[in-house]
Amino acid sequence: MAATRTFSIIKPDATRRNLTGAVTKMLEEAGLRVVASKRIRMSRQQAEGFYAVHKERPFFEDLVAFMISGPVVVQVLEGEDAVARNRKVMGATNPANADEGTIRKAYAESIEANSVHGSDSEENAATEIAFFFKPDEIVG
Ligand code: DGI
Repeated sequence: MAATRTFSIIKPDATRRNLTGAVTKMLEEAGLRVVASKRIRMSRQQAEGFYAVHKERPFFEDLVAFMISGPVVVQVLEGEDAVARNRKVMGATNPANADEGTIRKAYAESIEANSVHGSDSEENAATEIAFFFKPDEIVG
């Protein structure tokens, strides 16, 4: 199977604890290659747009406030079956349910401060990559 791409965010709880390298190492060890990466502070408008699918959920305001509470590292990851591979190494949304060996089991603080985002489909990956990166910022 050919390499595909997915979109990842190292969230503010992880950048705050200086875990950018540790999280990236787990992604790389899972067979994913970082083909684009930048550290940014998301604007409220960006965070609301990115999580628009959740805007009717009770946790939406808290989620947006959390995502703009500190720097994040947005990344494009490439690998065989990248979306599923990344979801597997991320672990369950709630770290209480995350398997051993996953990023969220190792590092997440709570269901909200759960250290990483990863696209949940190839279609969403393409949309999310385009939300943060220009084509020439991605170097495979
Ligand atoms: O794809 P995931 O990040 O695993 O999960 P998701 O798409 O269902 O939710 C997106 C983010 O929203 C998740 O990483 C953290 C937050 N979230 C999801 N469910 C809850 C939540 N935050 C709170 N406070 N409570 C929830 O039940």
